[in-house]
Amino acid sequence: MGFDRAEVKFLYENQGYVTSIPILSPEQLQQARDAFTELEGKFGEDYTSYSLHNVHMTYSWVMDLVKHPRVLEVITAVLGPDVLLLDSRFICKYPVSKQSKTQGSNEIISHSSEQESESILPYVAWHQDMKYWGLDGGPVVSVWLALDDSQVENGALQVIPGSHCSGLLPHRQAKLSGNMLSVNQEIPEELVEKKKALFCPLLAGQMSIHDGLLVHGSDPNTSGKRRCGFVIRYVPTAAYPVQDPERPRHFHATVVVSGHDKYNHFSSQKPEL
Ligand SMILES: O=C(O)CCC(=O)C(=O)O
Repeated sequence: MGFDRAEVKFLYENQGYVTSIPILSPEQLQQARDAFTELEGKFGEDYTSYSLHNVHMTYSWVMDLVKHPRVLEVITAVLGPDVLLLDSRFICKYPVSKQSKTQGSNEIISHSSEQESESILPYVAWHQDMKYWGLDGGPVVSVWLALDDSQVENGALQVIPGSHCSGLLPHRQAKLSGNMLSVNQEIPEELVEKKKALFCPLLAGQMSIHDGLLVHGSDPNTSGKRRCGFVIRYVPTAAYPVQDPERPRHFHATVVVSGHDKYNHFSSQKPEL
């Protein structure tokens, strides 16, 4: 299962994302799923839905994922040989029966809905990752690695192809509740070309990658199937943090995952492994 590095780079630069890239072997997938199940047992699903942040510093199986040779083969095709991991997070939407609902309502709000009423199931508002990362000097590439099949009905990632060429768009506080993004932002509806939106369905063990400026989001999981993904952000080592109150995210868990870091712009922490 080799990659055509030139094709990945071409697609990535032109459409802002590449999807359905096979990464994990069946054994690796099973190991990751088993280990995630242990964390669910330990912390509970309210926590594992969005709070397993930068746990590559704590668990060796997660560190193995962020350094997976097939992931890095793709990432270095896009970013070049010297790559730093910026951040990682599991993002898990549980089946409908397990999710909390607002009092008495059975309504589910999707991106295509015009309704202004309360959203009751977790979703991810349209946004650009670069809005969160206060850095310059290089692009951010985000990986979405599927631990479960991620399909339309359980809230697969959606992207607006080509939107990475529009620059950074304005964001505001999300109008609907249920937005999983920690700072609860969204791009105003009128600036999102929803007619162009495409789903990025993945089989468990596959990943998609997207550019930090690509507009993307996801609908609630309305199915009985969990949708668990592992999101990893990578930058070239030439990137550097900037003080921007609009993009206040700090970098506590950076790791050089490929090549050399001759810049040392980010102070890497030692993993607890
Ligand atoms: O998991 C999702 O639905 C959204 C993930 C996301 O926003 C990202 O990978 O940057």
